[in-house]
Amino acid sequence: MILDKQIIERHNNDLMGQHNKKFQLLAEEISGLNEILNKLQRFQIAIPSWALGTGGTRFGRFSGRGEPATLEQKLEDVGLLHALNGSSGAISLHIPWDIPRDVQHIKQLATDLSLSFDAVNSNTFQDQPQQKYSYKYGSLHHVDPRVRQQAVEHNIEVMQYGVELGSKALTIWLADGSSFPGQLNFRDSFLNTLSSMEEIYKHLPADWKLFVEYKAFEPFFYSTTIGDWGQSLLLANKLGPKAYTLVDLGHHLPNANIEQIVSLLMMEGKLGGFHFNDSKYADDDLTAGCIKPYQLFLIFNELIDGMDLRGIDHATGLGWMIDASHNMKDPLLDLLQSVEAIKIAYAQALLVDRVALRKAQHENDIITAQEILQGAFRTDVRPLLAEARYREGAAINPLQLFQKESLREELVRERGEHSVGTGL
Ligand SMILES: [Mn+2]
Repeated sequence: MILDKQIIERHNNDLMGQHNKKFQLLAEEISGLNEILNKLQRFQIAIPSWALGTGGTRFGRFSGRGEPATLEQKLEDVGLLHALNGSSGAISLHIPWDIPRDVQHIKQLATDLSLSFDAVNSNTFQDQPQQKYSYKYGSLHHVDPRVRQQAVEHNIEVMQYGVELGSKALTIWLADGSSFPGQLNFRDSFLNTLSSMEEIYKHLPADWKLFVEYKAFEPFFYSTTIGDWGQSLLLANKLGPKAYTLVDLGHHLPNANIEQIVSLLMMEGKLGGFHFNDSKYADDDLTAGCIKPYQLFLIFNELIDGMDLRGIDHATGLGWMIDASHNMKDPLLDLLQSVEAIKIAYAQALLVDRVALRKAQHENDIITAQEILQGAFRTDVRPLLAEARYREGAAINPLQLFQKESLREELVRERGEHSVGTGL
């Protein structure tokens, strides 16, 4: 479904009076308003193809309606999101779920929808029907070199698809680990993973990045071979300058200080990208900012601090992506909420007076430091986001438009009631 531009124009005309009132009130209080709006307009968050269908749990899957069943339909869904919010101009593909059959056609469709291709993701956490060796006991860390080789070749193949589409990064998340003490030798597992990744790294195109994602636990419950940022950073440092750590918010043990992790990874020049989601317990894959919006703000506060210190462009310097796939809400509405939450945190962090914060820190003035951070966090920046969207030709209130125009019903009419997205 391609959204008619006139629908957005009509929606914006209806809301303009109310929006202007709120925006003007806020605009008066903000210094450097246009610079902030410009940053908000440029900031894009990639949508993963697997978030467009209703996710399952290990107990079952309750599919939604009118989900995208083909790669073309997945692109159309992201195109729809981007038309609505002006902030979702990239899609991240998972191979083999999203193998493009006709690359030129897919590239043309992406261009028509103003989308680019974000990092490509390999999958060695499931066995595919035609594959020779099983990943039951892991992939890149496996004790059997033939399994490792098969997983290495899969990653090389994923990069080849990425090159054809114009991606610039490969994300490796390994499910490799163990569920029982004694099951594997930690050192051997790490060294096997390193040598497998070195093989992959050799094939990485010159202008590509390799993102090494970590996860504390699950699917294995005793050890994960890349379990935390230390293990990821160790690998990234050993691999070379094109390898980076990728932080997925849901991949930490409870109460981890993720903002501190982000700060130190940036200090080392080794933070490559981000997977946004939110959680109460672990990898819950909930909507970004739905449980811990203050943490999301504190993370962005460190990101901006680190990026500005190193002169990194906010929009293009790191890989920004949502990684969530849950099973309750309409995925498109959920993604609109996620993007909104991420950009709210980003906008609030842009409001932080960094000079004053540094001064407070140097003077051990804890009261002022807290006031500065919470003052920014408690600012309702939603009118800024709406204005940035409007200036991009997108909708002032994407969520409202989606619901009012019954866009899901339209997708159901197009695709059928029982169309199910591929993925988890
Ligand atoms: Mn992830």
